[in-house]
Amino acid sequence: MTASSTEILVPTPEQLTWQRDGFGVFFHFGVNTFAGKEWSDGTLAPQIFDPSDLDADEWVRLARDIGAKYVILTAKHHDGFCLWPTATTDYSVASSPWKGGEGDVVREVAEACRRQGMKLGLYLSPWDRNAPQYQDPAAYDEFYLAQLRELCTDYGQLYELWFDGAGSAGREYAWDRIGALIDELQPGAMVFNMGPSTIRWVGNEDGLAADPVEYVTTSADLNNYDDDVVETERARYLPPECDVSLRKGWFWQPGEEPKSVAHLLAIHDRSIGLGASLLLNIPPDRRGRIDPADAARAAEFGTALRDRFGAPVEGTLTASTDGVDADLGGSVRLDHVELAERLEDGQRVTAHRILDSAGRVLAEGGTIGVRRLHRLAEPVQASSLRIEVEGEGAVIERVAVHDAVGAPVPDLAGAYRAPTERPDD
Ligand code: FUL
Repeated sequence: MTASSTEILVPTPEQLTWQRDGFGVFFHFGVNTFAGKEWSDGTLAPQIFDPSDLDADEWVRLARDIGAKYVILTAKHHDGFCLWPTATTDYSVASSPWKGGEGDVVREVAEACRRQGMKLGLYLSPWDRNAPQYQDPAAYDEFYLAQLRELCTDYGQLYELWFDGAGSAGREYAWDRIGALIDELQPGAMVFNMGPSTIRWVGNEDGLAADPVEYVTTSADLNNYDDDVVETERARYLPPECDVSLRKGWFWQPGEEPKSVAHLLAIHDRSIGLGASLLLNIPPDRRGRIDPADAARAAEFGTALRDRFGAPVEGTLTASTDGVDADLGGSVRLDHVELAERLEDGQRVTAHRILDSAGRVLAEGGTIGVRRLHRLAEPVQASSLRIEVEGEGAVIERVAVHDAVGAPVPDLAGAYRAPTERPDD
């Protein structure tokens, strides 16, 4: 359920920064990578984890080069295997042959992020299929808190903590204590979807937000495998993150192909373009490197984004009675219009229209939020635009135009997958 439009809640400065960043890259990596599995049940031998040529700088550089501002690493997936040498369990890199048991993938990614000016987030699956304590909720809460404390203490500033609801329907965790730990050690981190969340899951794994995107809500879907919903009594400001994999699966598996550039552009427009954030998974392979086909496709996607949006013409804005006039500083050709509203006072725009100087409607829509992209039916020549908005107290703070002629056209055909089945172990 979405909160009524009369309820104006505002973002924290950290939420606003996260929304403006808008684009992250997910790295799913672990024992599953070496077994060709999406999920495993905690019994895979840690000895199979043995990347021959791990290069976290390559992963992070690729993310940065396609315009992402942050990365999220699966420090522990549902199988319980830890990518750092935790003191809480032997089921970790310390029991693997990789670097003679002295390696730490979380540290390598954290250091690569620091070197390359990228922000780091960590995924720590609440559902743990290896830990014997999982059957004893009180004991598991201590175990999980200890793992989270290690991650929140040893790897510098964290930007996002990703609490995946898969496998956790009906299970309660110690969210109050988890929240207190985050407040103590990583107060600026975004919290994904569970417990003291500050951002929500968009509700599918196709990377697609629904139109309109509303930031204030009382509910979020829990996971992709059942109908559980996280409900709160009071509405909260909880912007959505759209996750999707470059490939069919989340973990690298032989024989899978990356999505086409047209598909990726369509995902971009249906997530970032609607005012949500995008988290694109690019899974490292068994070498601990990015599969050359994935690296090439991601680079093509980055180039396509630069071709479309790399040279914006910024409008000079003058407030009008029901919106703004944007002076483009001379006649320009454009086929995309990008809008942003002021969010410090909450999301206010409920409807908007873009008109040319002759009063012709070029595009229209509902919410705007942190960013709203319109692809025009055909290119136009204009020296000014008028933006009309509905929504009490709404302020448009950016109107930019782009000329993407020649860039690939987004194509959503095939973007929707059948509802996801639980992967085999
Ligand atoms: C899901 C998990 O079950 C998948 O394996 C993956 O991690 C995805 C991002 O979230 O719910």
